[in-house]
Amino acid sequence: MGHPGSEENRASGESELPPGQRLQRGWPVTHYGPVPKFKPDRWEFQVFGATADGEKHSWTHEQFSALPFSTVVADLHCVTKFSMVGAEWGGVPARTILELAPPAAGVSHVMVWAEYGFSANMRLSDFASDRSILATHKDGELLTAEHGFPLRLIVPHLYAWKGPKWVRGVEYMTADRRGFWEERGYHNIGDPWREQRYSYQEEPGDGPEL
Ligand SMILES: Nc1nc2c(c(=O)[nH]1)N[C@H]1C(S)=C(S)[C@@H](COP(=O)(O)O)O[C@H]1N2
Ligand SMILES: [Mo]
Repeated sequence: MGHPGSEENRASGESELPPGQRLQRGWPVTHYGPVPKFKPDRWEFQVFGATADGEKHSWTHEQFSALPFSTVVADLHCVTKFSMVGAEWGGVPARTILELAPPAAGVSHVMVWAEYGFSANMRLSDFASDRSILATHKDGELLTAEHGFPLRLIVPHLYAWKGPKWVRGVEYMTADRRGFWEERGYHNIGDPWREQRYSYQEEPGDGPEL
């Protein structure tokens, strides 16, 4: 169980935001760099690195779209302090990917890769949360290009930068390594309920040396 105000409590109906966050009306677009153009025939979702069978696994867009669909209702907390609440994300649970392309025994972290080399690292246990979802839809509609179409990751219990838009793959890692924002001053773990915003707040063991 989490502490008061955690995801579990929110899921049970309590409308509390993580410390320092404020409610945002509407849904702003926040990212670094341009919005990539989706090219369906070139798009692939790849799982690579330390897979259990040592092979790279990949899905075409058509194959990925045929994977089992489910939904998760979750909020989005941007480290710049706005939160967007109550979205219903639809897509493929991260756990489904872990089942279809299992990690090797020593895997402790994953790097989630997006277009243009954007990346976010997290513990395998964060990615494996039963609420983590590779989303294609929000509130029953396909994501728009600026919100990550055709695929984005949502990890409800971490700040939203840990959820890359335009995701293209997952790398299984046997040691932690910093992703794009984690190398540029943001906290390696990024738990909004503990207000882990910046890397200077990290304690020994929270992440690799900067
Ligand atoms: N590829 C990519 N994904 C990204 C980002 C980015 O810069 N590039 N920014 C993240 C941040 S900081 C936030 S708050 C959310 C914002 O999602 P939204 O634009 O759909 O609100 O996307 C995340 N995903
Ligand atoms: Mo953000």
